[in-house]
Amino acid sequence: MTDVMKTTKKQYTRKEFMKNAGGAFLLAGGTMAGIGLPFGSKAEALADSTGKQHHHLPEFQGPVLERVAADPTSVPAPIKRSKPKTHHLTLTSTEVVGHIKDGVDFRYLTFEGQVPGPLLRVRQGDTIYLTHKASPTNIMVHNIDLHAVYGPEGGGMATYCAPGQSKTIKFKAMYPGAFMYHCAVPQVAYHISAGMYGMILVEPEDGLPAVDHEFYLGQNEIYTQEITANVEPSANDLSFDFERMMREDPTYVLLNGEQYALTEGRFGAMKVKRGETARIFFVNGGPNLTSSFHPIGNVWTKVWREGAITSQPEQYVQTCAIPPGSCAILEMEFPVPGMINLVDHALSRSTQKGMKGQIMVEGEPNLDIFDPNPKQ
Ligand SMILES: [Cu+2]
Repeated sequence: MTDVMKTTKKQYTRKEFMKNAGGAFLLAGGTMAGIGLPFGSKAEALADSTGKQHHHLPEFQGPVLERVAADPTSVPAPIKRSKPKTHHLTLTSTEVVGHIKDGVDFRYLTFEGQVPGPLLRVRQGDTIYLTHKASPTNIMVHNIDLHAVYGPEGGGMATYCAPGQSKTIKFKAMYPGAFMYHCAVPQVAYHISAGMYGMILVEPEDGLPAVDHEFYLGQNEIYTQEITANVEPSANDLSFDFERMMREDPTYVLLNGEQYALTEGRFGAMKVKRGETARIFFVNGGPNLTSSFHPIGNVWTKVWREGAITSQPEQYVQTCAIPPGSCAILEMEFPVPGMINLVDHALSRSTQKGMKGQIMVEGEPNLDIFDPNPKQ
């Protein structure tokens, strides 16, 4: 039992969860019926047309993953092309059980079993055929709304999928920048909180300046009940707390979906060498909190707020406000060695609720710039 878990006393009943989650199914069902789509039988099993809850709920059939935290180095290569291209991309919505931290399981809603979902990288003017596949082991409906798309709900209307379904949209990447994508079914805040968000980067025609490293990070907050501690996977659908979400009072604030995932104590720090440069692609899923993103012992040498990459960057920014539903592109230099902690400077989120990552800068000291023990 952790510090934060102790503060929640109330047990969350299966009935309460279904009352909340059932609304998502019913509303989604109505929307889907409105555009002539069949409604998945698994979803129907959760609530009938009167809203009455069924006693026999679908058991969780999806995978249990040891890691849902996206690899921050899993970034598609910079684009060198000078002409447009057609892409065929697929995002699979997958409901999984993962570990927010050791001993605390959570029923994540994901794209491709990772948080944030994969970074999609295209060039302005490219044409993208994007297929949304819904894992057959899901029990909810999902879709994809991309902020890089001109069109109703950013493709959300056309990508609704019941479990096992697949839908494809085509769009042209008309404007450059870093943009969020996310699931946008009626219980959108729950689906994003539980992990369904990511970034699509649309490079400008001239590309991006060369850097030594590119990293991909995402922040979101999760609202849970006490029962998330040590629950069996089959009971994980009890874990989300809609009332806490309404109060915007999260249990966890996370970088890449798990508590302290990108630190030496968990999956390891990101690694760079003294004298190198790095660019961070940052997406804030939210659903509710603005991140005050700060590198302890460093500074953002360049920031493109909102991911607005064709704007002039701000320089030497200490703390970058990144609202939910948006992105930032941030660059760093590393003139001295040592560990850099990346935090939300609304600091209880980092010291108590989990939002911290690390960049380890390797190399010899640069005593001209920083000397922890100077000769007087
Ligand atoms: Cu969803």
